[in-house]
Amino acid sequence: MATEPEVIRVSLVGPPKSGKTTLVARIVCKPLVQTISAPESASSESESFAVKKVAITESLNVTFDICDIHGDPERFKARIMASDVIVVVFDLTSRKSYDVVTSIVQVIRSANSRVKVVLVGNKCEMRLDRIIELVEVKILAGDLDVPYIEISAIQNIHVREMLHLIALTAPRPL
Ligand SMILES: Nc1nc2c(ncn2[C@@H]2O[C@H](COP(=O)(O)OP(=O)(O)OP(=O)(O)O)[C@@H](O)[C@H]2O)c(=O)[nH]1
Ligand SMILES: [Mg+2]
Repeated sequence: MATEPEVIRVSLVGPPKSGKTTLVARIVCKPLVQTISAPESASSESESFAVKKVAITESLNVTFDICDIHGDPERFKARIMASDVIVVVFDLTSRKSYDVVTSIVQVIRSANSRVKVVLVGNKCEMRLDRIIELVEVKILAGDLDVPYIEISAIQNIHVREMLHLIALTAPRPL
């Protein structure tokens, strides 16, 4: 008998142009359903939403309730509070992108000390342009105590594995 899907509220945050929106489009295979401008924001900061159902195992079906945050995570603390898992996406071809990961994780944890964080290095297919090496990120992920996975949203590399990692990382009632 099919089990009721578990709902996991996932928010994607990260430095500009790291590939968050491309990743969501890859996950759902269609454009996002809605965009809402951030409150108190005069800029183009926004939240966009998408839903994806995935069979993780025979006994675990998950509905990912996804929010793609475009803008400074400081302005989206309410969304962070309401999330089960925050996916921090950075660009493996940009030192600037990688350098803000720690401060983003600090903002997330100051808003919600219980939320789970998954670190995602995107654009892994760009082997020649890659600047951030795996060994370096593994040390950071260990220091931050977060799981880490490398993906390519454009080439659909390890995106499914990332969804499994998110599902396994999500908090569950005992
Ligand atoms: N090579 C490569 N480029 C990618 C990948 N994912 C996204 N991009 C490109 O990176 C650029 C930024 O992608 P977006 O998805 O708009 O990034 P974003 O994080 O949503 O950007 P903001 O919302 O503006 O912060 C676009 O040109 C994408 O085509 C990837 O896996 N590989
Ligand atoms: Mg975006």
